[in-house]
Amino acid sequence: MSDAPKVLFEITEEHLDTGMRGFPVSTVFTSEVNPQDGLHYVGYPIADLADLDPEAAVYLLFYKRLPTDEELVAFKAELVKRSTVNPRVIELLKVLPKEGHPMEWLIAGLTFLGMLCKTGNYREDGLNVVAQMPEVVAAIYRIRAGWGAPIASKPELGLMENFVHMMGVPGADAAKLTRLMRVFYVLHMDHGGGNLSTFVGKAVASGKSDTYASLGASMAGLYGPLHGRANQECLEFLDKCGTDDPDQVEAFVRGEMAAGRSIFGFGHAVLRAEDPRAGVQYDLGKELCPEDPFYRRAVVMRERAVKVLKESPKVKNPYPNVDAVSGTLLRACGLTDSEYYTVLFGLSRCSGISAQIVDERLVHRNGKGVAIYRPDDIPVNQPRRRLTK
Ligand code: AMX
Repeated sequence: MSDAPKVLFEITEEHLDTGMRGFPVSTVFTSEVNPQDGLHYVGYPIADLADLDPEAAVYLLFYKRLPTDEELVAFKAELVKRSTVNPRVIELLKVLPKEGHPMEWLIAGLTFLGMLCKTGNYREDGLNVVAQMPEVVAAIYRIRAGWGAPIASKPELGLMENFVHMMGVPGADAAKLTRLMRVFYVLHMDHGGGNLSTFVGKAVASGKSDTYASLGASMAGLYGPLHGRANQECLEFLDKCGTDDPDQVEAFVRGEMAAGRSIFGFGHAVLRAEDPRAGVQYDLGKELCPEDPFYRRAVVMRERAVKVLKESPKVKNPYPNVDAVSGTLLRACGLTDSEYYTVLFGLSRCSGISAQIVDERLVHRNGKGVAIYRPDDIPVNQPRRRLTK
């Protein structure tokens, strides 16, 4: 038997400029994305965890096992203790320009938290972020949307219960929105280590930047329409479709494809089957908003968009992804402005990225941490030359 390290992946010239598709760059302890059966958190299929307490899911990602009942009570109490946001952060949010996208506000909010609250300890900062993000995001909503002054936090309600309380969404059914946000939060927390926002956040942290700066960079990645902002684009896409007549939906999808536009909510870089997180949300829609016009459209799209995408030889995965119906449910539960949807994704995803940053900085390589990221590149069209005097 040879002691030579196992070859995991062979890189050929065709792999260049493919956005590192499929390159294994690190080990990850929090979650796995399997092409066929999708996302697992520390071995548990995501659909099994969808109704878990959000705090228990956070515990799972940070400590790699589910808490006992007593541990969960203690962990919730710890998050309550960590939840006080420095009031200067909220004051700073109040002067941001309303023209800025909510994701730009979120990046600013993380930067303000970092300036005023960082401890410099990745584990402390990671848990503080989890505890404080609900208040920051609720403040972003209220201030930017003009819903009125921020509402005082009641952290003992629970992470998502308190979030819905602090949002004070005009006209919303708080019980329905809480049910949705608890599931939404658990589903969006983590998705392996190679997705753009997580990869970027860990890369920035590898230079020993702090958690807040690293998460700000992550959220800039999540902001892109092909990544996290697809949930906003997807609702706009369903709006533009305008019908739940199956044949008209199919004709609409064909038209978008012919025009070279994306079919939002479908496809994935890794998955090769329907994303189980989409399945959980389609089922939740049956409970929360079965007659909602956007929900009905999304359900028809689940069949007809797949049919059309399957006809395109270049599309590797024609199936729904996590964003196919998430915006539809948020809209039906009172969050009608799709511009904010990526912020809700970020609220949840920061917890998974924080847990992965803790692992990469404090656990990998026997506590030494993953080395500073430094992939190689191949110079092209740069013949050696000199300035002529
Ligand atoms: N609509 C239109 N074209 C699509 C498509 C879709 N839903 N999915 C894939 N394609 C196209 C790609 O643009 C690519 O075209 P090209 O060769 O001309 O550049 C080709 O099919 C092959 O792509 P792929 O290997 O199947 O996927 P990918 O890894 O390059 O891209 C993704 C993955 C998600 C960006 C792509 O499927 C897409 O643009 N989907 C729509 C946007 C969306 O829903 N994004 C959310 C993803 C989940 C998330 O991160 N939140």
